[in-house]
Amino acid sequence: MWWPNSILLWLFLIWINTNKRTLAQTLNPIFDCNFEKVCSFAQDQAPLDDFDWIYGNGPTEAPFTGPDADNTFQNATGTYLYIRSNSTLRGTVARIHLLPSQIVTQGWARLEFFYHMSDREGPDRLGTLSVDGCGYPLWSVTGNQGNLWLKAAMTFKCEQDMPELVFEAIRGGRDSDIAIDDIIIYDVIGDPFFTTEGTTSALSTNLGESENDGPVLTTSMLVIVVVFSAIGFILLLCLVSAVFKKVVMDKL
Ligand SMILES: [Ca+2]
Ligand SMILES: [Ca+2]
Repeated sequence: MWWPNSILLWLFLIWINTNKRTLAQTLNPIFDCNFEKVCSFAQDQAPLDDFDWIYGNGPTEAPFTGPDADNTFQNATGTYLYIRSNSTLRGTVARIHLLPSQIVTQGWARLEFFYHMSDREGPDRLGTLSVDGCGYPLWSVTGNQGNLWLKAAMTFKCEQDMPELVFEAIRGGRDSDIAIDDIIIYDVIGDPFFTTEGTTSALSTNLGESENDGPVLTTSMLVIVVVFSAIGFILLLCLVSAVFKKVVMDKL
C-alpha cells in the first residue's frame, strides 16, 4: 500500500530534522591566541625538553625554510611562534603548554590551529610537530608540508576541567623550521559529532581519529521519498482501477 510507505518515510524525515536541531553544537572559545598579544602559555624547561619556541615576524633566518609572514595578517607585522632549525641539534625537542582560563563544561573540547612546515631546498629534513590534549596524543605530522600555512582541527574528549594542550616540535635537519599561529580552543556544548552540512571535521577520541557528519536531509533521501511516493501512487491507481472494475462488473 502506498500510504504506509509514505507515512513512514515522512516520519523518518521529521525525525532527522528534529534531531538535526536538537543535536546542534555551540563552540564557546576558551583560549584564543594569534601571538599578536601576550598569550597564556608556558615553555617547558629541562629536563622536560631541550630548547624553547621563539617569536617570529616576516621570514625566518634561514632562506629555504619557515614562513614568509604570519598567518593572522599574512604580512611582516604579524607574529607567529616557531622553532629554528639547527642541523647539529637534530632530534632535540621544544614544548609549550597552553593554559586556558575557562573550563570544559560537558567533557568535549575542540582545537584549531595553523602550522607551517616547509623545506624548500630538500631533501626533506623537516622534523615532527605533534599535539597532546588532556593526556592523550591527538595529532602529529612529520616532514615537509609545503610552503603554506595549513589548518588543523580536531574535537576530542577531555576528562579534565581545564583542558591541557601541549605542542611539541622535534627538530629535523637543516632547513626544518616549524611554525604555529592562530590557536583556538573551544568548549564544545551540545553534540560533539555535529558539523554543518557540507563540511567535515577531524574527530579525535582516545582510540584514534575518524570523520563524522551530523544528520542531514540529503538529496538521496528526497529521491527515495519521491520514488516510494510514486510507487505508492501507482499502487493506489491500480487499487482504484480494480475497485472501479469490480463495481462496474457487479452492476452489469
Ligand atoms: Ca623549552
Ligand atoms: Ca599571528
